[in-house]
Amino acid sequence: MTENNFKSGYVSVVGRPNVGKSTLLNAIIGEKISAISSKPQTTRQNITFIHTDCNSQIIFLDTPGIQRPKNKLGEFMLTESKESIEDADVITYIVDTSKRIGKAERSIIDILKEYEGKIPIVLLINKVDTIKKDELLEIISMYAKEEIFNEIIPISAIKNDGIDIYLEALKKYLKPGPMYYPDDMITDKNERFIVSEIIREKGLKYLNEEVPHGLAISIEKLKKREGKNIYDIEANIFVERDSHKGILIGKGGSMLKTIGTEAREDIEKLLDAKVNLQIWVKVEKNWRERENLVKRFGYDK
Ligand code: GDP
Ligand code: K
Ligand code: MG
Repeated sequence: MTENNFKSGYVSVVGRPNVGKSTLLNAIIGEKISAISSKPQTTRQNITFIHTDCNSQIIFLDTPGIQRPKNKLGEFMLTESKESIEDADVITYIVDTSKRIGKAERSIIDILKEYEGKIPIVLLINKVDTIKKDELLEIISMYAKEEIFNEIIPISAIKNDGIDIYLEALKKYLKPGPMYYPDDMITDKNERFIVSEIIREKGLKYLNEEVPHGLAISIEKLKKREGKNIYDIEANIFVERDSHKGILIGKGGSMLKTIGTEAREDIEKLLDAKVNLQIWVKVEKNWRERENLVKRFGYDK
């Protein structure tokens, strides 16, 4: 491989919450970096995923999702998404297999129209494992009518279907460029951040409605023991209300134990080491409305 046909660039991944952005990017990278759950707004800030192969380096930005902000955290999330689009070499817009274009999709398409002709836009129709072929054809033609997409590619992120085709399509639109990151680097986020995302993901998985969106994690300690392959990790989970604290801890501590056990198993895989994880639950009343706390929990430049 000669250097001058190596391609590289940034791909901004946008879409309304829950269409499978994080699942797709985790599938491409093969590690669990971005929190995945069935609850919307799991991803709160841009996360970089780096995919390097013999002839390209593609840097994906997983964005928090475009939607009208409801609070300070929401404002931060919208700004993050828009900045990610403006810097991109290619935009990837992910939708699911809904048969009509709803309000949320319409507002994203309107934003994307501003970039039409300036930045190539690849549309991914995800979750095709849930529909029949003729339904898929209808959905494809529905989006084709918008006339802003350079490519329309059906995929199933969960089944790893169509992802090769997607990567090859991206390479068509990337320009020759250097390797920005070492070829074994998969994210620009540090271990602390990934660990906090794993804990948050488990919280989201086991809690419902009200509580999850008010979850924030701070890692107080992450340290490898001298001469041993064991990490000691201490984390705080912050909730917005006293009542949420009770829910999170659960009867006799059962909920927190489940969350802690699953988080520990994932962190052990990530760090390839034994992990001693301690979690405390704390209350910060309505922290998502309080700018200093939103920043303190990491949602800041
Ligand atoms: P994000 O909010 O766009 O980042 O969405 P996530 O990646 O967190 O996924 C939201 C939900 O959709 C999770 O429950 C995923 O398991 C599910 N999901 C993602 N991709 C697929 C897919 O290809 N097929 C199916 N059936 N479900 C998927
Ligand atoms: K989600
Ligand atoms: Mg996500």
